[in-house]
Amino acid sequence: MATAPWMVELIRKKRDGEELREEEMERFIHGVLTGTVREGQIGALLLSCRLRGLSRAEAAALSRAMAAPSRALQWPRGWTALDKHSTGGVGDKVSLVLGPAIAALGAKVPMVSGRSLGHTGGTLDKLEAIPGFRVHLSAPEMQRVLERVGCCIVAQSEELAPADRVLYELRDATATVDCDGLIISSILSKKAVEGLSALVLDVKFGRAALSPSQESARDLASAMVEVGAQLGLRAAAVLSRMDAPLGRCVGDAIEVLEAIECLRGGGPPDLRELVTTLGGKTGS
Ligand code: IUR
Repeated sequence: MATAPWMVELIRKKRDGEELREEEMERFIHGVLTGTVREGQIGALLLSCRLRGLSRAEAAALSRAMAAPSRALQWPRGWTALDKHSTGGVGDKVSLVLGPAIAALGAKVPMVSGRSLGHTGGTLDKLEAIPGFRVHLSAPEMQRVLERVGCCIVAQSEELAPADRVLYELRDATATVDCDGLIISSILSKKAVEGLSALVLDVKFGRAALSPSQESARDLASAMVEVGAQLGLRAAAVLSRMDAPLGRCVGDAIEVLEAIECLRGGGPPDLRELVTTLGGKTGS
């Protein structure tokens, strides 16, 4: 494969602390999707982003570039589409409870979720502990599920924020998971294409979370809300402490069981409290 000299220049700029422009982010994502940049170059740019940080303008540009190849989902008039996403933690099965709970109130939840990242678990991996569960649905399939049960939880795909799959895996392999700008673009590029009326973000901090301190989580939350607004998303953020696993169960299959217990009115108090706190913020 050719070296893609423009990509070498992009890496150099970010490595040396310069700011990348909108069209450079677009070119990078185009290169990722067409396979014209090497995996090593993607990793080098990710690491440069992790070391130098991304400005809010860069995070917004990267989010837009990652969302752009998708055709945003569109829902029938009269639907209120709500969603929640978290920055991940240990034992975090909130989406499995909150999604159906919001749907039970009459809103629609077209949730594009993630896999495990770093030491944190992933909603899709948990759902796949259910034999036969399919996380890859087309847009018409999503609409049919939403019409029937009000909530669907799916993976990003070739149609929905396709670059996130590549960057997500490489972040995991390059110690670049905990980079605010990359977290923002990963989450918001998926949320921007869901056709949402509103979004609530659960930004975790503490020993079991990616953000070590409440202060760093507050910065991330404020950047996410601001970049979200630039992408046309009405987002609210909640900071939640995570020094220990959420609930009593950690592990894909048993977390699903704990989520079901919670939906039946039981479940551990910390999980119930976080679900109701986030639920209260959804759409506010
Ligand atoms: N969820 C995502 O979809 N992306 C991320 O980077 C994190 C959580 I952290």
